Amino acid sequence: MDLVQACPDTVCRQAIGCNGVFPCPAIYMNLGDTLTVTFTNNLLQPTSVHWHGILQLNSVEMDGAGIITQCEIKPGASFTYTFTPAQSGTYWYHSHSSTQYVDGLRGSLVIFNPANTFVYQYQSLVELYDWYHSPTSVLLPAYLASLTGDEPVPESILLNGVGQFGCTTCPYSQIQVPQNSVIRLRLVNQAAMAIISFSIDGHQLTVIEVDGVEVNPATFDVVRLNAAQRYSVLVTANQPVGTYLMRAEMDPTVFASPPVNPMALGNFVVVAGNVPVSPTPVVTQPLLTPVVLSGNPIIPPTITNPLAIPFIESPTVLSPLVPNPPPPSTTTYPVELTFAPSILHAGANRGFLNGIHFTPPVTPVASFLEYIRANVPLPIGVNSRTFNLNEVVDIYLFNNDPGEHPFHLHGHTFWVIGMGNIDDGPYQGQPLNLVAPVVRDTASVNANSWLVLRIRFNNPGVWAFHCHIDWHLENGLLLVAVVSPRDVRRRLGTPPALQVCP
Ligand SMILES: [Cu+2]
Repeated sequence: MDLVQACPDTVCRQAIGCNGVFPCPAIYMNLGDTLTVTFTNNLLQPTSVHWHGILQLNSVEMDGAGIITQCEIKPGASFTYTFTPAQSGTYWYHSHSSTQYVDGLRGSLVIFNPANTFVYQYQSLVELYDWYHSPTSVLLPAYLASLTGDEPVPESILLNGVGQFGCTTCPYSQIQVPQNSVIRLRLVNQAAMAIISFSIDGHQLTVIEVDGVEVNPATFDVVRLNAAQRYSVLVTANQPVGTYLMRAEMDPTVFASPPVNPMALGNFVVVAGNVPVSPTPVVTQPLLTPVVLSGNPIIPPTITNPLAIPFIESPTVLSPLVPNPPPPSTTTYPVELTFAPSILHAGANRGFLNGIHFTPPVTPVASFLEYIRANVPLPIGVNSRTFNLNEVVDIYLFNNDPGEHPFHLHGHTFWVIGMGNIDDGPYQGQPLNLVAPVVRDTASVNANSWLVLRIRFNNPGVWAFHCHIDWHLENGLLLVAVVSPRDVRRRLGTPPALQVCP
């Protein structure tokens, strides 16, 4: 990874690229393949790369959570990740050091399953994220010094790496689709913070995958993704030949002031006859490569169709295609999220989970995984709880904050068995969905409300559970689940002393 010049929405800035290119590439592989990626850190800051949604069963050392599962990769150093996922679907990779992914260190990871469940003829990624014109080296310190806790406001939003900011003739990302074919779009929200709604004029979206888990098909006009969430949707190109707008719009209400350019547009082009496809080394439906066209006029957004079927993230809306009912739980783990001024930080706003602001050591001695291996208690300031192998735990997350937060657990999926509405307050015995709740790796807790996640801790390791708003992660909304330390030591061995970082 290196610093490169990037002008994705026609405004140029320095950003992080891979192999000299912005944005970093998508990775495509087949189920059963081994992925091996070497990152050489040509940046000025340490880094680490997390594989979001990859379970890393018995390979916690490949999870890529800097300081937690590995020492960060120092400037000039390299690290090779290698693992064989036993799962297919739509995932992504991103820096897990500071707010580096917001500057560009992110990309999609797609694992094809040649034994395909759904019928479609083509597929394409739709990568979505908020885009800042300033580097996070400027934005993050300002945010962490802020007394209000107002997060940085993005200038723009990108759709497949392309946005339109203040231009009169603008670049659009374009996907060409043969008329009457079915295309699978893999929507990936790689945002720092934004909640993004995606739609295609004149077409409906049938959700078939949630965070790598196939679900019973459900059709919507608009799909809403919180940061780090993914959905695959099937789209039938059943409209007349022509160009239809893809729209990706940020929810402006989550920011202290609305973004200047809250919508990215792209072209969904229905054509007669064949379309070019990418050669891929994978056994799967042909991959359509979005191309960038320049010189498109900005078309004013139309008024939202009041009859549109919006997608609502609720445990009762989508259910796993392969029945996967939750096992009974034995443990209740209440977690309360708060923001408050911190005396230790000159009155600046800080995030807390159960009253603890996650504070990694200023100079990490060793990764937390090494603490577990050496049987040394984790450093003070690390909010952690230890679980037995296969312990089934209900996290009752109470969001005592007027904002919505997407929570992600490393190394596991969870059953989303309950989700309160906005302003419901703490959980008060509402019925839970124990029949066919959706299974995923990132779920939203509504503003001033609650969320119940059921987890079977079946993966020995040290796993982050955190808000995926990257600003909030850096502001302390992280805790650590330690699963069966004995099994970690059994597999990785116990060193004679704590293995310190180089
Ligand atoms: Cu958050």
